[in-house]
Amino acid sequence: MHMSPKFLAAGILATMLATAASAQVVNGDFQSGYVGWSATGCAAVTGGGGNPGACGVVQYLNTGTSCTGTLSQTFNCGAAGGSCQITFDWRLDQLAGSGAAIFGMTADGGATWPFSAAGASAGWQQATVTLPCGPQTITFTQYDGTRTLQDWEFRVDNVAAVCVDPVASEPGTWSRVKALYR
Ligand SMILES: [Ca+2]
Repeated sequence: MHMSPKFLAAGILATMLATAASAQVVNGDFQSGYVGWSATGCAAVTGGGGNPGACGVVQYLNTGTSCTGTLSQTFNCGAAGGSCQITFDWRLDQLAGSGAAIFGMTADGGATWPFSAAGASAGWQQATVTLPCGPQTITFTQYDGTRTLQDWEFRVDNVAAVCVDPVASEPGTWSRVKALYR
């Protein structure tokens, strides 16, 4: 079977568009250690304790010494104009003390995912945060500045992102689609 040049070109173009629309979170499962990730303070990539295997850890320690940290990555979530859906697995464990904790994720896109708790999470959970497509720096950190006597550990694993809404590359068509639903 011979493909016509026109059909072949369409196939190549579709492949290019799909590539441009995909996100590029590097080492989202932390199996390659710190590759792609920056850690400050009491944050680290550990070889175990993940879901499964390696994971990122942000600790908030205050019973012995004040400590918190950040774990961040800059990546490109497709082309601007679409919707970037970031998903990750997380769990929160209280190591010592009592009180509440607030952990979460901040991003360049302006949205935050704060999670507050007065106790440990029920094992691993999954979160989804929707942001605009384009360049993003996501940061997992701890927000609570009350500095009461408590120690917390926030773990994150399987960070992934996808830029959906590929029709955004055809603004004329997209406008007509949106007009149908107004
Ligand atoms: Ca992992």
